Amino acid sequence: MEDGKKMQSNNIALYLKRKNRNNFLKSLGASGTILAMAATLLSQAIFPSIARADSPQFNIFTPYVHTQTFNRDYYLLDVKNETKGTDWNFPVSADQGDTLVFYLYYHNGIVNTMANNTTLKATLPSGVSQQHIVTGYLWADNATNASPSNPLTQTVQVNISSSQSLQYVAGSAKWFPDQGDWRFDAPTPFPSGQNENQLFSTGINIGSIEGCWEFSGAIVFKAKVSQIQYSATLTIDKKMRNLTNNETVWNDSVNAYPRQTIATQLIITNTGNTTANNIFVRDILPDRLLYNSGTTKIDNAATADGVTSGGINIGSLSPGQSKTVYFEGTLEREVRFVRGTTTLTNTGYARADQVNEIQDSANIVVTYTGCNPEMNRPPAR
Ligand SMILES: [Ca+2]
Repeated sequence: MEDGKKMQSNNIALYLKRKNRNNFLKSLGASGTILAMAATLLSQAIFPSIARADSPQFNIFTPYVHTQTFNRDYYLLDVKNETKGTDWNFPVSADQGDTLVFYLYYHNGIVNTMANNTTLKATLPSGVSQQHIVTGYLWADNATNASPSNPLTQTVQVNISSSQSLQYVAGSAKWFPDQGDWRFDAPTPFPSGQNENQLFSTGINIGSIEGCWEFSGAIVFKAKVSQIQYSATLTIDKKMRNLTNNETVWNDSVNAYPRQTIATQLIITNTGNTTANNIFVRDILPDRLLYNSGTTKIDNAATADGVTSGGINIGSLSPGQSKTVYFEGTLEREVRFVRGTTTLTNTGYARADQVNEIQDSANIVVTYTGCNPEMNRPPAR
């Protein structure tokens, strides 16, 4: 298009922006049919120049910088050691326990273009090492220098003083579009409810990004330098069965009559990833359930009394290992129960070195219907 026509076309476009298109066409004095034809011609005259506009390109103002510089893009991915208070730079040095902040930056540098399905992604290495490489990715459907099949990438090296892992800090990935300052501004939620963890898998699609500095932004996320944490975790499962009724199945609730004998089982399991030492088990019997001396066993081996009178130390449990504590008790005589049913709740506890005490319960539902033929006798003597 030669300059004169281009200018004329631009003038029409400007006019159409300011005025209603129909009013403009009416001012030409044309009939309805001609109006439609004129509108078509105008569309063809105006829109091809838009269709021929340049395609978006990301982060083209090089050389890249670590600190804010006029007319220069940041590195696509940059890092700082937040714990040590360093400036943005890489490689970054860190010690165990340090928190690193990563800045994944984008800027569509072509004015009057729209980058569609702009997506940011990062990979955090797994495993334990003194050196980790973190990579940032950026692409859009129509960006000529950052396509889905050939994204922009930037690697950042993390040097650690000992072998450690890099753990993503849950909840730390935040989006700061439109020149938002991650230190002061409220983040913008990821579009369409995308989950933060997508940053490390499919990437986060931040939608259509216009070309110009004012639309540049970043996703900021944090990683902690930490060893795999070792801890013991206990579970306890307490169940009962009525021995007098010859029950064989353990339950959380058993039915019983006065003077019947009830067996209790406590299964303690270490579900953690290191050994639990000095596992201490105790059981608080409810009023009217009396411990039977000499009945306590650990994994079917008889052991000293004490589980219901302060507790017993059952030793250690390796990861995944269980131990079973067994003991028996007998319910009080009829006269100690009201007529009807009485629920006795019985709770067992377990703890270990560096493991807080946990508990589980089981119930005995005691039924006493009143004077019955079985009681037609004096007390034992
Ligand atoms: Ca239970």
